[in-house]
Amino acid sequence: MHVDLDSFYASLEENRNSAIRGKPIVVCVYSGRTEESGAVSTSNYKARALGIKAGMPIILAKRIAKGKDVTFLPVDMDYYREVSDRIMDLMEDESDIMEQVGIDEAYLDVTERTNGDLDKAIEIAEKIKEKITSQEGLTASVGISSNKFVAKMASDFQKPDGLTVLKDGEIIPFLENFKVSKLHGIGDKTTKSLNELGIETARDLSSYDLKELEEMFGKNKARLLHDKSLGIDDSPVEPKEKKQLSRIGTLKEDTKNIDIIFEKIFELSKDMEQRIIKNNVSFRTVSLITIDSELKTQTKSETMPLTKEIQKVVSVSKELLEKYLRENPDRKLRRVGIRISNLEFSKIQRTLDEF
Ligand code: DCP
Ligand code: CA
Ligand code: CA
Repeated sequence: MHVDLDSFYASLEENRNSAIRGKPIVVCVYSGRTEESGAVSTSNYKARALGIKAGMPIILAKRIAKGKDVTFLPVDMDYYREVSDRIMDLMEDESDIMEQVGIDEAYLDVTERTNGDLDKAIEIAEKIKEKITSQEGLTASVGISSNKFVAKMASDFQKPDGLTVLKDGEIIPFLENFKVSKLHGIGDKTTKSLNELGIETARDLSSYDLKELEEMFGKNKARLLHDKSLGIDDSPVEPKEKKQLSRIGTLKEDTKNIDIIFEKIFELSKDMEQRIIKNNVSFRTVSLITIDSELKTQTKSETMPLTKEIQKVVSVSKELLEKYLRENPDRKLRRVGIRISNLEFSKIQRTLDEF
């Protein structure tokens, strides 16, 4: 299964500001050189309909938006990561193995828990979509098939809020009319070379002589390209080894009340406990992350002998919080987070073919 969130940053901005809901929204990375230099990070579907797309210079986007009610906002990566982490958590709970790819998408191996039954996989996908919507107010697009490449192509097929399932017999008819440039993993350079050979579509690519492809691209790449055209992919869903695990939450209101802040930390630690168990991980360092009402971030850490006790996270972050409040008596906190790092993973034995 491949899950990708729809217009991720823009949807989050839309959710947290009712004044702009339903309007075209453009989220930007301002480079800071001049007031309008930088690029569009993403736009919601209303803004895309006007022609404003990710990667476009902000100046150009503003030109298109002129005279229209379009909202431009700067990126708030900390906030997007906070929500992303929670969504990755809930997807990890619904999968045997999860491989996060970037901030808003992941591959989920659900083979074992569904026993390879596609209908059961669809139920899982619907459950994940429902949770993402009810808990975070977002929609996601999902693709389900027998391998990663086709699942990814399927999740891209219907957006937003899509669910596309491809059974083995449906893969080739689905893929064959795609332009090679639309096949995931085939970039501009390769597309150009393929086009020069007269290969425009997946069908052209699949029927092209493999030996001749090998002369052009070398054995490995030729095989890879040919496989893509037929929807073949044997790569496993592989969890990324994490360097740290963190949970950040937003307080109901800005406060310096230790009980309220600690209650949040305690709530976050419940979440983190699940992660520790699921990842079978031990840690040496606990950190407290504080973001105050002026959005100033501070991190305080303590290192200790290797442990996997969540109680350690709770007690150490409480000490660090007391210290923070002593040192910053006038600051109110807006958000608070906990993090464990210096991690050690216990090897979990998986299927034989991973060895
Ligand atoms: N992103 C970015 N710059 C880009 C492309 C993307 O900063 N050139 C960021 C903003 C996106 C996020 O990454 O919200 C996820 O990228 P996607 O390509 O998945 O795009 P969206 O989620 O915004 O839209 P879609 O609904 O098409 O998936
Ligand atoms: Ca997305
Ligand atoms: Ca994505």
